[in-house]
Amino acid sequence: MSKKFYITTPIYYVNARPHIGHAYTTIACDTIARRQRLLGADTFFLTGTDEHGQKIERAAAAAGKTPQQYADEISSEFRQLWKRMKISNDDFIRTTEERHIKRTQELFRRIRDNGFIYKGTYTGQYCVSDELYVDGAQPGDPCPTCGRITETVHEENYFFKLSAFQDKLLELYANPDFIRPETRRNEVASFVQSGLRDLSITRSTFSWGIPVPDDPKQVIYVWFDALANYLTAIGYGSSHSGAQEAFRKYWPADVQMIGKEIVRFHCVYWPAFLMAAGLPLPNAIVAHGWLLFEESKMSKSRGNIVRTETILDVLGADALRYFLLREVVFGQDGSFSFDALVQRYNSDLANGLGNLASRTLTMINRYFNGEVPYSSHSGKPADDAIAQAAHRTIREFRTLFDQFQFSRALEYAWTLVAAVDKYIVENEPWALGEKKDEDSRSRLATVLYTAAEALRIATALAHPVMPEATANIWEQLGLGDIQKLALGELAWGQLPQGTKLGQIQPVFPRADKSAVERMQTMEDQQRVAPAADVVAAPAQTPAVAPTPGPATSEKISIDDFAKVELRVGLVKVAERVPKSDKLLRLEIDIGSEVRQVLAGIAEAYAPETLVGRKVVIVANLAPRKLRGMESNGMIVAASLDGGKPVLAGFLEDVPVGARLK
Ligand code: ME8
Repeated sequence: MSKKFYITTPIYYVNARPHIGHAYTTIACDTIARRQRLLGADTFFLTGTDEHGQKIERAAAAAGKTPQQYADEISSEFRQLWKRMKISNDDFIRTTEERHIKRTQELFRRIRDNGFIYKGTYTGQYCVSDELYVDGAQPGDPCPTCGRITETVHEENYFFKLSAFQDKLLELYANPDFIRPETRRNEVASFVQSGLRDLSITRSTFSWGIPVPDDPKQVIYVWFDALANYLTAIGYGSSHSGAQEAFRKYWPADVQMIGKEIVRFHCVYWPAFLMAAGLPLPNAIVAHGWLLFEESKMSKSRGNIVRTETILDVLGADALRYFLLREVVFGQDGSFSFDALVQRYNSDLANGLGNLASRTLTMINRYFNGEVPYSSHSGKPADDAIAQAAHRTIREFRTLFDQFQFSRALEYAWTLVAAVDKYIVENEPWALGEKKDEDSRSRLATVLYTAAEALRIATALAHPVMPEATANIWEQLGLGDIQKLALGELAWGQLPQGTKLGQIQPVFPRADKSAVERMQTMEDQQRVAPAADVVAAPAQTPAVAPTPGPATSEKISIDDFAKVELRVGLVKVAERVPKSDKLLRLEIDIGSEVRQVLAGIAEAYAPETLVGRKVVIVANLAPRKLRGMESNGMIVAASLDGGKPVLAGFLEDVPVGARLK
């Protein structure tokens, strides 16, 4: 019986379209899953979308859609994108699916029956963006994770007895393999050591969630619902025997990959829920770092995302997959830039593996009629050195990969590519090809065999990372379907003499300079214009929406105007920004949430005169950072000649959150 292997990504919130941060986690898991399949493991790779909760409910309302419509659209974008990226997931779970809803209720029931759920009253702060209870925070305090202002929640809820699991969790962390890397394990352990409070696991003030069994006025807390996906997708709680069997086969998960910001949910709440349900725990929770763009975490709320489609259109899926795993040291944060992407693509793929393939195969075509030649195994040190390097690479690649050190594993494999390139240059097969004597011919055969065999090994190792291009090289090598490769048995010398090469074609055409520009332009066109520039540059008239003079303004269509979401906001907090004459920090209630906005109006308005005032806010402006603080929207004002802004307001009373059209 083959070994089983169950691997999961987090399920992605459907409040945001997929970007390359999401792609990063998915690619890492896909690569592991593909490798496991080639090693013969019965592999199950799960991903999906997280579709309930207040955050999604609000995002849908802002888009004028029902939560289900909204979730349907974005979830489908994730699925389409994963297809284009050659993600080989075995299932895609959506938390709004009936199977998930029923089975999550079953998990809730089981934990309640086991005595770990009780009714109580929760009063405290909540961050909707992170769907996180912020212990110890006061009204008006920001969320420690995202910096947004928390909201006060006062509800009768069901609580989970998290405090009962403190010692058991600490015992669990003693196993160094459970949380990786170690820095994350230490963080989690010290969080748990400082004491655990019971966790509210239901909500009653909104309805977009899974109803609590026997108490449908409450919905299950979105994180309980989301974490349960790892069980429900493989059949937990089902009455069907097939599903039950799948669950018995695959659970516990072997690797659960997550981003570092959701470690607490996966390493504290998740094992505690499982222990409470009497279920086995996953073998490893592996946390990676963030993909940064323009120096901060790539995320929709910061407005600094890079869309995966842009890279797929210009360089293709393999390029992105390789770049992310090669460039980012797994576990640490890594910066993304188009320049680095194109540079890496050209150096490692176009000039590296691609060039090795095309020069080796072209010469075999030319000199040996497209058949892999016989190697005389001359035992020359140069030939042996390549065979030895290949042998070492197979071994090291495996070790590094199993430790999730993708970047080092690929670096290692590419030293083999570089060594073969050097070997080819030094042995000058093109010169040998010109000579007709037997020694030269035999030497040429050995050199080209050695190059082709090293190419085969590098291609096999890189296959889980770049499935398309390597499948292509494999066929060009005349080896057929790469999926049939038994990776565990990969060794030097397996390339059969006489193998007839396939059709030779370039796999990684060189990218020219315009590739960077093209990608940048595609992305710029997607972004909302940063109209808050006047605030970012306090030397100019600070503040607020600039009012262009009528003579210079271009006409726009009603559709253009409709893109700007203007809303009535109520100023809750106003204060000066330290060391700035012009900026005020405002907290503005826009009905669906409280926003922090930085406005350059300090010279015109004393902060205390603004609290309680209704203002007009551009609610869908991409957030920006000013003086290290996030400004999430812009208030609208007339800009007078003397430079003093005058805030827009209303003569009649208007409800907070109303949209201006
Ligand atoms: O947290 N860099 O969903 P999510 C690297 N629904 N990885 C990033 C990233 C970035 N800039 N941005 C996102 C959730 N990710 C919950 C999970 S699981 C039961 C519920 C990756 O859509 C990262 O792995 O906000 C993160 O954990 C994941 O996307 C999901 O983010």
